[in-house]
Amino acid sequence: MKLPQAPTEESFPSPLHHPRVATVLGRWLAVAITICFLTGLFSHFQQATPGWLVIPSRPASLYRVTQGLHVLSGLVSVPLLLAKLWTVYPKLFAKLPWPPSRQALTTILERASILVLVSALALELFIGFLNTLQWYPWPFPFKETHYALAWIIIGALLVHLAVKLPLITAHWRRTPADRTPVPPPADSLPPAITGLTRRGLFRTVAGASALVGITSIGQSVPALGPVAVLAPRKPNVGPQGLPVNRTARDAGVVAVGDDWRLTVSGPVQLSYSLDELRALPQSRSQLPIACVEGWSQGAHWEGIRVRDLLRLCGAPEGSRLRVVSMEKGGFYATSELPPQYAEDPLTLLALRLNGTTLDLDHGYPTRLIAPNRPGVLQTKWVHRLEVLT
Ligand SMILES: Nc1nc2c(c(=O)[nH]1)N[C@H]1C(S)=C(S)[C@@H](COP(=O)(O)O)O[C@H]1N2
Ligand SMILES: [Mo]
Repeated sequence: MKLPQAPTEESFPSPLHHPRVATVLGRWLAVAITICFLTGLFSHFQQATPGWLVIPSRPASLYRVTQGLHVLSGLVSVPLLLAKLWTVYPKLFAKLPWPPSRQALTTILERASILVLVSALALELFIGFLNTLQWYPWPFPFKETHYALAWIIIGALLVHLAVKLPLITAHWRRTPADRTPVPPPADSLPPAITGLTRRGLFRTVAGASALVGITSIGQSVPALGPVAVLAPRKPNVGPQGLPVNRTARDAGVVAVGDDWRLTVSGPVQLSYSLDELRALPQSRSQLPIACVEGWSQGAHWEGIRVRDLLRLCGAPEGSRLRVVSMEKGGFYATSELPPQYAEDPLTLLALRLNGTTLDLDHGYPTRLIAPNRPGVLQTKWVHRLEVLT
């Protein structure tokens, strides 16, 4: 009896498995990953700012744009990665050079780096996607893991690019041979499979990526909200026309009594009731909430300028400020405002949102709103400000 033959790389003669196709798709994927990596770095540094870095508080909507791009480029990477893997999967059946030689060692190292690259990238995109759904079904901390994986991916990607450089440069431009691909042997694959041309494949992949993009970007571009079937959040659905990430009930903030007071501790200790806060000079800002999970929405805020409170409590210019929520525990219960944010005239301790008193779910009685900041740092249910320096 004749045993079925194990496939070899040559069992897949379709011109769609050609290095030229891998180069073109690889370029698209590289653009998406680079945007995703750089915007991700920016978001990480916003939340864990190294000592040498000063992030400016303007442009006010910068983080809204970068984080929108981060989630968009991550989502678009999914169809691109799938297409790229499909193009190169026959390589899985390539024979290792035998007996072992230096050549074999290089091949093994190269494959190991690809294994690291593909598994880290697949995991990164997967946990990133689940994060946009606000779902954290794993025991490890998301932020640190997502960040560490990003560096593993960049390292493995550089190795991969270095190894493949000769192939990439050889196929960077379309050659005459690419224009007239050799037809595969008649007995190899059914015409239905070989029928797709390279141009057809590129169009399909570009179309799939565009579809993913258009159906998700609506979570940060309200005009595209109606077609955003992939977006977990519609930017204008929620109390006062703004989504809520964590409700007051989820945060354990149930009721705010009449005895509520805001304390400001600086060189001078201050304490205000809600009515006293309302009697202070009020300012307005038009600023977005831009959540790390990708959704964002602009809103009108009214409240007291944080820098006015700093002057009232005698804090010198250049002070850092800790913002403390009534919420007990958890990552979001406090945030720190670097001096350039605290001094920005747009930064408010907000009492009103879109023309009415702040909803309890948006941080009643008062919440922080500052320009160019991730949503996680826009602390809700604030009851204490502490001058740090
Ligand atoms: N105290 C506290 N503040 C918080 C949060 C929280 O869970 N607790 N969530 C943050 C996150 S992740 C975002 S995106 C914004 C959302 O603000 P909103 O619910 O008013 O839209 O609030 C931020 N402020
Ligand atoms: Mo958020």
